[in-house]
Amino acid sequence: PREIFLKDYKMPDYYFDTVDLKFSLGEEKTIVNSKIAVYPRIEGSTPPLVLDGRDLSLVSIHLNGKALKEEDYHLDARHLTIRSPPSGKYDLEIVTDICPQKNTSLEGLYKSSGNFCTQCEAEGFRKITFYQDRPDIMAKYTVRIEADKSLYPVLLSNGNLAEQGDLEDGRHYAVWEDPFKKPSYLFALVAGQLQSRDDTFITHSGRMVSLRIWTPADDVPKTVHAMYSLKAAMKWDEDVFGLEYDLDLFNVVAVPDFNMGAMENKSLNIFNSKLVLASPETATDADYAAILGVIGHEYFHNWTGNRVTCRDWFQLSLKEGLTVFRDQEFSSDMGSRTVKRIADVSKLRNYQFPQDAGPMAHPVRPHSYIKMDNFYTVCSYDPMYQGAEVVRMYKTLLGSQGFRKGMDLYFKRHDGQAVTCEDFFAAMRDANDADFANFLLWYSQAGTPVVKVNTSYNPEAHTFSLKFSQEIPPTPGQSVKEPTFIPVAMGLLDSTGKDIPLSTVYHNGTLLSVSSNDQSVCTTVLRVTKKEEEFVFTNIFERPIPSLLRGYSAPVRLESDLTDSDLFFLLANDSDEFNRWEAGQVLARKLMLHLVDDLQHNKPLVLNSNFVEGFKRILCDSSLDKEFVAKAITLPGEGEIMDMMGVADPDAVHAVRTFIRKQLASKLRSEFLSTVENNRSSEEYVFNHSNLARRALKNVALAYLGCLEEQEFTNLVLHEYKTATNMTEQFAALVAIAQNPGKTRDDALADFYGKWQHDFLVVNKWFALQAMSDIPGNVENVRKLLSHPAFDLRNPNKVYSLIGGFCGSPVNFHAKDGLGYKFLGEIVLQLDKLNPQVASRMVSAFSRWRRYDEDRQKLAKAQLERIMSTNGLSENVFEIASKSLA
Ligand code: HT7
Ligand code: ZN
Repeated sequence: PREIFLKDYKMPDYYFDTVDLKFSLGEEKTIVNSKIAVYPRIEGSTPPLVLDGRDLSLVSIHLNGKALKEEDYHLDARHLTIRSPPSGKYDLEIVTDICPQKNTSLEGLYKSSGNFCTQCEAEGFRKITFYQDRPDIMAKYTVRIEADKSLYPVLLSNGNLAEQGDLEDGRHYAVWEDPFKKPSYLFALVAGQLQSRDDTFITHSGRMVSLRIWTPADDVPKTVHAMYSLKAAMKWDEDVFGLEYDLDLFNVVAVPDFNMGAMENKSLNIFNSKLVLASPETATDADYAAILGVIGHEYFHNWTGNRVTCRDWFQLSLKEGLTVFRDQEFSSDMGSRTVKRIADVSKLRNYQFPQDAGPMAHPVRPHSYIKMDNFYTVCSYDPMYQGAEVVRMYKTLLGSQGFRKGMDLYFKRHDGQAVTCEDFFAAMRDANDADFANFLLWYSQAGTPVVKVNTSYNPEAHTFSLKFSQEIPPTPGQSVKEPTFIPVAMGLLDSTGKDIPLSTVYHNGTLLSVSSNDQSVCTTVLRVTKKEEEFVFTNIFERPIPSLLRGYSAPVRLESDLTDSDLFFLLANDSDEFNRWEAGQVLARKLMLHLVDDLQHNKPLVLNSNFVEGFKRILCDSSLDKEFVAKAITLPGEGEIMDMMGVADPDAVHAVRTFIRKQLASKLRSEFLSTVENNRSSEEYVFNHSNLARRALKNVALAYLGCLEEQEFTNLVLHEYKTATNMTEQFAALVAIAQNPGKTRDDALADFYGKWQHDFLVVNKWFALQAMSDIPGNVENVRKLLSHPAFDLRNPNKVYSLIGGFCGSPVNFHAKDGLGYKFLGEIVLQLDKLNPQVASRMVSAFSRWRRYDEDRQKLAKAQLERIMSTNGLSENVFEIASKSLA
């Protein structure tokens, strides 16, 4: 397979002005007729025109109406080359046959549950017709779709419906025109038996936009929340960024077979059903929140991605980083900002940081790739999380108004263009006349910076000093790194826990002013740009406790010299809620690592009573937001702890986490019990902050009690399970029951399946719950579930639930006997034949095999070698497996 490099980017030799596509959809084959108006970038130049194409059967080519002879073009497995095109503008008409029914890769045009649909990002359009399938080719599309009317009554594509009517033989047609230029990855087509929920949105300037959410008829009642989310997103983008929707129609279609979360095709967003369909009985609060965020995300792409798109795929973060940032801000504004930030930072730590420390580490803007799809991680709708953090840092440095000025300039300069990350940087800089020092390094250097902070107080001089040093660990292909620009938002607390107003700070001896217009400032942003540097605060009359990296102002690993008592103090007092949570997490991480060490040295495990006390204070503090409490009493995940160890030990980490949970449950049983009792509700399910916060807290408390395996609490969780009136509480109770092996668990799982077997989205939860279980030897249960009638290897959601879920259980996936690795090795090879994108996401679970002990390393490596030695491996799996072994 060929590696593609950013440094080799060349502007295209030809541009396309308009594209007329005609689809004749059929059961045996689909005929695609494409007519492209081509013109050269440089007038008079006539290099060969090279078009991309995969799995296409070429029927005919005409140039300016004249059939091309075989010697006029060259066709191979990946390209169609027109050897000597004429000078100037010309029309190229190409007819191809494709077979969507046989397309199990779910890219290009395929059938999902009887309906036709497309997925073109990143390089799926080349599976539909021959084209320059790259994002810097932007053209205006007209699309005519013809199909059997009874089988496919609804025919959709991008833009406005220009015409529709009946044809002979029970067929009909529709013509769609998209007035905006777009790259091929935003093309979409849907045809099938669908019904819509319809609504309207009046834009800020008074235009009426029709909104339609399409699903199979039975599911229409489950689209209320998606429609609410869409309207909220449209309003938010107007209010916060002044961005209005630009067409008169916005369609959303939900399909059950989809490789990722959703796709932002111009005016025809296609969604994985699980991110559209919700009812209180079948979807959890987490599902509702995900729908809100992803509906928002895809809608926000209309400006950040569609109107202004990427020059090439190396610039993916230009649209994804920015749009993820925008959806994070949207969800924050719709719910709790602190809790949203906690959730996003947890994801970053659990998915992005481990990746950045492994063989697949890549900068926000990668230098090379074999298969572009591999940059879209299993965390599906949030590729390029680090990219969102980079965008957030611009906002931290510029403030809300400065950031908005930068965004306005970005759109003013680049509307309708395909641009680069430098263009975004330049807009932010120029709009604010800002000095961003070495900030651009965030785009080109991989790895997570480690920032160390040493603090010292001088009681005579009344100064408090922070000495920073930074280091970015080596990553594949990048052994030496430059120091980067790290914005550190921070404040100082006095001994009563109040913020100290900050007036002056010296940076390496130079005076910086912190407060402006005599207004006191309690949080300031330090610009840390060098390998080592010092900041000294003056007029500090007692030893303060510093609250560093407030709101997690930069995606770094912070190591400070704060003591446990400082951290307990911050946990109890910090005005920055994020840092209160963070202080608790740092304490918990330290404690867990300490106990892991004890366990590995056969020492008895003892839980520090200060930890129990601090934990109890948070649990019982009724002044705190309940959702925040739920987060604060949740221990860091096993992956996060393993990530901090020299040699990851899944068994020890699991044993320690279980030990702490049981100890906390046992010592605080009455507090947990009253938490459950006080947070029950008889009201109808409503997805609003106070209700979901109450449910979140109750469910965490219930899980703690459930782990005690005492009859009283087994009865309690069973009671909660039976009396729950919504999926959030029902499923949480099932999770609490399923922690412990035995008849109660088996009966509850069977009962749940019996209740919900008709609902494929709920059944996926049931698969995932069992797959993720820590029960010893669970690989055998997962193997059995592979042949369960509800399982299907061709459906990505089912694979992510069962196989992805299994890989998320460290004890079972990394079982010492190697059965977990063997299982995954077999599945990856089967999957690769059906769907390489999904297979490569699954094979990624092996990528950090070097983090484990020698025996595990041998076993995992053997599976990777077995995969690599298989004939006909896809480029997707090849890239991940070979980089993992390198
Ligand atoms: N921009 C979308 C990415 C996407 C995708 C990428 C590769 C293969 C399949 C895919 N489906 C969607 C999704 C987004 O940004 O939300
Ligand atoms: Zn996106």
